Amino acid sequence: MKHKTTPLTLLIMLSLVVGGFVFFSHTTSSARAQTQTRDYNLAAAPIEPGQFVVKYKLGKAPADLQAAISQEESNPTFLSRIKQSLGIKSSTQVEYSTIKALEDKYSLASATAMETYNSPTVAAMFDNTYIYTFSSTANPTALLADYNAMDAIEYIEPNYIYSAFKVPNDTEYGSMWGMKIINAEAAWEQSTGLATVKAAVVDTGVETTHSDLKANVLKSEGIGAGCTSGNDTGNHGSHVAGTIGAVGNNAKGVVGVNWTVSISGYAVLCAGGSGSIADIAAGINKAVADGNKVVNLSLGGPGDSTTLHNAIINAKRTGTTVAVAAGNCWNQPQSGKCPDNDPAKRGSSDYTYPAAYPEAITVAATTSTDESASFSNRGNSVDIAAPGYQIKSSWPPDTYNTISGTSMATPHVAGAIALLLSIDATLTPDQIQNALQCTAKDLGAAGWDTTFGHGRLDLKAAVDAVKAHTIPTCPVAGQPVTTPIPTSAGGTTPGATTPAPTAGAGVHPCPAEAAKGNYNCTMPIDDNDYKAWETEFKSGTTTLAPYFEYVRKALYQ
Ligand SMILES: [Ca+2]
Ligand SMILES: [Ca+2]
Ligand SMILES: [Ca+2]
Repeated sequence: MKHKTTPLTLLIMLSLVVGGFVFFSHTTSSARAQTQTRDYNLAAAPIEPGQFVVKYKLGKAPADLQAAISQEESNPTFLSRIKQSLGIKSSTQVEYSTIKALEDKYSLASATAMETYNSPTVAAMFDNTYIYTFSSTANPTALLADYNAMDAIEYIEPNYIYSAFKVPNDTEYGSMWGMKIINAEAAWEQSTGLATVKAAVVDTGVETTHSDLKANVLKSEGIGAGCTSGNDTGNHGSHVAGTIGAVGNNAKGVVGVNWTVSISGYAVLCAGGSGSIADIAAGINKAVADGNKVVNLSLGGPGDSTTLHNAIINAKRTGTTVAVAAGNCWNQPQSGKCPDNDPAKRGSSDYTYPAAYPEAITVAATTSTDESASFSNRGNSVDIAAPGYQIKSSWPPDTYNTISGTSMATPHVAGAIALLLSIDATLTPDQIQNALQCTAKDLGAAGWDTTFGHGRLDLKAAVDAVKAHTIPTCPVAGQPVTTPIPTSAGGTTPGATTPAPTAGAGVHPCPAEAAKGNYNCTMPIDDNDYKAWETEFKSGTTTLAPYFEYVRKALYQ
């Protein structure tokens, strides 16, 4: 009883005299409690075997304790002389022997002080900090608990292994916002693709000699009327191919969703960027016959084709996953590229083919701020969205270009399909579709919607689901596309309308509005831009240069 009350009495006395000390002491023990409950996540975090970083409190490192003990012995105080005579160890001796006992228990092999590089600030932070290497068989959980139980310890932690978050060194990568927004960097930690995965670009052909493509391109085969092999007559296919698999980390140009992959071009759109459904179906069939497990179709039209539909059905039955573009005619006036005279059908993926076919993954386009690109078709057949506004990729001859369209969104998804297959070659088209769309980032109205489908591609989440064998399912939404229901007419579109020019403000609403994909600040690229610039020019609020571009295109295009 006396043994217990004496320290308590002493503590009360001390607190009366030096309250600050008691408060400080309380804070210290609270901080230590936090240290002890720290979650080291040893189950998941990779660590260097047997290695720990240890920081001792000021004056509590073993060398400090040893020096203090020597000092005690050479110049003992009255109290320490009494303790010595009674054979009682000083608190310093107890601390030192506890540390030494742990070093023996876990077989300390080496202790290296952290280098402070003659920097006072580094030294202030890393004084008393050591890298300890124990026997590699030391149980890290027990070791951490034992060390944390010592008052001398400021902190101890395993020497965790971190990996570089993979960022390729391709020179144009900085402007490739699409790869960043789909979390490609994190996905690339798991896989950057495999040459054994074959992906087909059924399009205008692929420039097989492009220096940023050729290592990943098997061939470009002329299939359609007017098409030749080995080249790209329309540039479009080479841009698509670059998003799927421009050579990554080669210190050059752009990077594909796959740094390594085997792309085959099937040239079918060789009449000014157009081709027949028979030729397109032939291209798909040849791609399937060649063993491609991914087919990219950044093309379409308003004609519902059984031939094309059957080619897609066959592809899926054969285990080939087909990604198709939703179309670029939302809110667009009737034109050669948006021929349907019914605006409701023109802007609907349900009346655009092959977008409407349920066997394909239908891809809408998003902007760098995760909004719907102004031109991106909407409808019940939209499954997923992906970056499709101002996308930089490879372009003949051996150069690069930044263009927009659901054509550019689709190869992000086709590339994702190839990347998933590099992780698991046995994935079925349905598994792939679920892995992509059910992990997508929900945008717009909660859950599936006609603008974004299930949401914007999240490559990292899809890769994780495949890697962990936890591919989710998500409700099949929308109308069966055999009985399509058009979405609202392509007139006014909440959230994606051409913004009204800021009348009288004298300032074009850039870049905030342009970033939404509604129109382009520097160069009109679609009718929304033209209309907006013209209106502003008339009101006297716009600068002249973009209006001249509008006039130039009107006159010469
Ligand atoms: Ca590259
Ligand atoms: Ca669909
Ligand atoms: Ca949504």
